Amino acid sequence: STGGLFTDITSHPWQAAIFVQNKRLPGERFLCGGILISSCWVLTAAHCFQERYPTRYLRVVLGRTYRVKPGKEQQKFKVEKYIVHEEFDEETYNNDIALLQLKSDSPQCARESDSVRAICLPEANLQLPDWTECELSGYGKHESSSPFYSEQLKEGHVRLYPSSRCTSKLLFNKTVTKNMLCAGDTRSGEIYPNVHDACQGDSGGPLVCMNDNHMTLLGIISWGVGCGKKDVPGVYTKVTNYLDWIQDNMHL
Ligand code: 4AZ
Repeated sequence: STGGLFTDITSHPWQAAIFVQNKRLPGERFLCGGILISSCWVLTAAHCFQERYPTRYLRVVLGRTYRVKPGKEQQKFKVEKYIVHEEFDEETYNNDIALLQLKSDSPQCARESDSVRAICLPEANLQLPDWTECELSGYGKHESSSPFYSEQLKEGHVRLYPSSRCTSKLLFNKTVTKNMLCAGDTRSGEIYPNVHDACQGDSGGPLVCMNDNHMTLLGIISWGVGCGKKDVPGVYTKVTNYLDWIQDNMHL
């Protein structure tokens, strides 16, 4: 993320890191963030899988504060299958959502700990007030110009934009659909050099907001025009539009 704060996985225990094993070189490369929604299922962004990786090369790590450094409480999984939304649009990123099923010999995959916990999905009708403060997290770049991802998990504090201010007009004429929501840092002033925002590498990760005393998943980090630009929000997949899709695909 741009701006934001270095944080610990115990503050975002639903954060997942998705890696692809390298064909040639040993080891694995970081692909995207993800979101633990139940013991065996991780939600992420469809655009992470535009290269159609074979399932056997994918790895999901939970419980890690540092992007590549193994953590004491980490849990690492192979992937049973992944499901990309059948109407994902590579041009506009409409329907930017995918599910990964973790592989396990038992019905349980992730075991709950201080570092690993599923996030609550919202209720179908949930509509939080405009400008509600929410948080994003991820291992993404500190600046759009940086060649590197963050070595430590970061969190950013952003507010939900009214839909009237989540339009192509405010996003450099890019298509914005009803399946997207916008959130951004509204702090301003003379020079505010630390605008919180998602950035490259954060995609697939969570936007969570407090609702009825529970942290609830509202968005999946999807796209933006640059990172951390004042008055340019980040764009997120609107999770409430996909509750049936999530339920249907988790159970079949
Ligand atoms: C990306 O490239 C990306 N500022 C994600 C979010 C944002 C920008 C870029 C929002 O994955």
